[in-house]
Amino acid sequence: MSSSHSTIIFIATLIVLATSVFAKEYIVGDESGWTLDIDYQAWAKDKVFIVGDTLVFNYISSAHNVIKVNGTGFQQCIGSSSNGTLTSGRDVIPLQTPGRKWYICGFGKHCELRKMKLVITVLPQTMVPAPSPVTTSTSSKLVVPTVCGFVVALFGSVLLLLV
Ligand SMILES: *[C@@H]1O[C@H](CO)[C@@H](O)[C@H](O)[C@H]1NC(C)=O
Ligand SMILES: *[C@@H]1O[C@H](CO)[C@@H](O)[C@H](O)[C@H]1NC(C)=O
Ligand SMILES: [Cu+2]
Repeated sequence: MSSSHSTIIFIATLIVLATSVFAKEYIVGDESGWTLDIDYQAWAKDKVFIVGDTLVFNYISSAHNVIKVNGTGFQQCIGSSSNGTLTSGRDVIPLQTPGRKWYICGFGKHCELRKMKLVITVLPQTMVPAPSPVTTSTSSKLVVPTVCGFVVALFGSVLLLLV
């Protein structure tokens, strides 16, 4: 094996460790949670969301909720009534499909005036045939996330080139 080959594997492995060995759980707003006047676009900006990750919305259920909307609903702060509204105060949302996802708060004018809106882009989990549990640890299973991480690395490089 040439040294450049092992360097590539090494770098890919590092990226895997940084991104996708395990599905990640993102607490929206981190310790602030889902509340008024947090810049959720700034929160999301440096994060990479991949299919299999989860979003957690922590909030006071009497003061806020979480409505999954489409792009139009996001722009106009309009959520469809009740159906699709999460109200538990700790809503865990698995990101099951790639693409853009939009979430708003349906209380008062929290979306329009208090920044309670979040849009993220979920990347596909390329080359992984089926989601595997977090507890995989044998060497054969590690190959899959390595390949996946390498694809993520390539994808990232392409994005950098496009900027
Ligand atoms: C967005 O959602 C609203 C209501 O939830 C619906 O009426 C509208 O057709 C949707 N728009 C698109 C482009 O899917
Ligand atoms: C949401 O709507 C679907 C059909 O459109 C219905 O089957 C389901 O019961 C509704 N869920 C809630 C919580 O209202
Ligand atoms: Cu709110």
